[in-house]
Amino acid sequence: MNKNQIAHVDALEILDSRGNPTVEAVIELSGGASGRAAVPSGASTGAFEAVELRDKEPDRYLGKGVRQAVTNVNDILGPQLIGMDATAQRDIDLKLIGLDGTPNKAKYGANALLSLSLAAAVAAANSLDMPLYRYLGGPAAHRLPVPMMNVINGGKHAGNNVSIQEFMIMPVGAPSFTECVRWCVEVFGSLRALLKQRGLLTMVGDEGGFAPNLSCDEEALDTLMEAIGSAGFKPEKDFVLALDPAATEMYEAAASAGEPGKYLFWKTGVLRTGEQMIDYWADLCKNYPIISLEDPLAEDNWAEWQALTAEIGNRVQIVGDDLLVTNPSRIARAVRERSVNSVLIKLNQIGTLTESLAAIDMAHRAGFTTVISHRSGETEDTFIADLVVAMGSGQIKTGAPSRSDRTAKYNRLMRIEKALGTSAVYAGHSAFDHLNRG
Ligand code: 2PG
Ligand code: MG
Repeated sequence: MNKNQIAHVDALEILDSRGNPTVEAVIELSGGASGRAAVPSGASTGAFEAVELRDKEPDRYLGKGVRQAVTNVNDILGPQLIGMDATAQRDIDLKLIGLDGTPNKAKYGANALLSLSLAAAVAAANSLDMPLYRYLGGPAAHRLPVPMMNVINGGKHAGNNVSIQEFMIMPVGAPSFTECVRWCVEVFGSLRALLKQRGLLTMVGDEGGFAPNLSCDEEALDTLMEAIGSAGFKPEKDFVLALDPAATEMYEAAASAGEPGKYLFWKTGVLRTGEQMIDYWADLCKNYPIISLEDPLAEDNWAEWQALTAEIGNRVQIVGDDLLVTNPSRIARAVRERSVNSVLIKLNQIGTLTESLAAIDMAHRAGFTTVISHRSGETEDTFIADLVVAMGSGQIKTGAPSRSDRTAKYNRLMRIEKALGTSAVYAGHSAFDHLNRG
């Protein structure tokens, strides 16, 4: 008997870190092993993402229930997988894609499909008695990522007056992943102390970073630089910075304010054209040790992306999130047009593991880096920690070193590093080998 055959599928509605319902699936195999996976959820979602099915029943969970997606797993998709081999990931995912039949998983919901896709991989790894990173990555899996730790939250993730969504620190100079976590926590601690000293709030936003009210976005960068210094670290050598302005939100804010085609830093009222945005980012990257810019421009403004990448892409990582939505066909265009030099990977943007792996592969073959990413709404699920080691991506974005939904991923990576022992390599500066920082 094949012990890896899918014998039973069960989904339920659980909560994410914002208290919104999300889908969790459990797959049991004929040999007794099982796998569980929970689906995350975004706030600044791209228009080209796969569809997250929500019930929209106003009297239940404020319309955010996912009972229909759960039913789709239990009654429609799950039964079709019974008897399939859980290690046949590609067959499983192609079956799910075929059953849904829409280009954006709108029929049964990307949240329904992804819960099954990931649970199948976890069940297969468990059945083979392998850690997930080894099952997904094979004998080559050994590279621990540099985290992008989001220590100041703004934009749609926080109720403060900062328009840029994420200010992140990257401990490139640390000797190991476990040490890099300590470094980040120490900078996070000195940031807390600095904010307190100035009488600013130290409450945290959706991704666990502080969400103080500041006079401008540059004040966030200055405060971060000070926090790095007062924790005893050196910019460029020990830490570099990364930003996710989530500029589509700014583009939409400008349109709603009667300024279509421009970008409104809506919390401070500053308005910029596409050209001014490009100059602004280029200047900011000169004035601060910013190594990575994610979604610096709107999700369909391909020409602006191409111009920015041509201008600063040799020394700054330009990461497509809402622009590319982990979608191989959009990534193919970015490869052709050199719109980015890096791709953010979010499993629920595309809805299956197989398509996410194809996106990663396509990016790497084009010489682009990949950053494996959480969503602002997360659960305790740590799939992405294993995935980033399996793929050797070298970079993970999963929030501040605060709130269990974020630290669960960092804790999992520390466990993986320990299990790998002497074969573990922390990516460190090598994550940016493709850039000219000299
Ligand atoms: C992003 C993410 C994650 P959200 O924009 O990169 O940090 O936010 O999940 O809200 O889209
Ligand atoms: Mg983003």
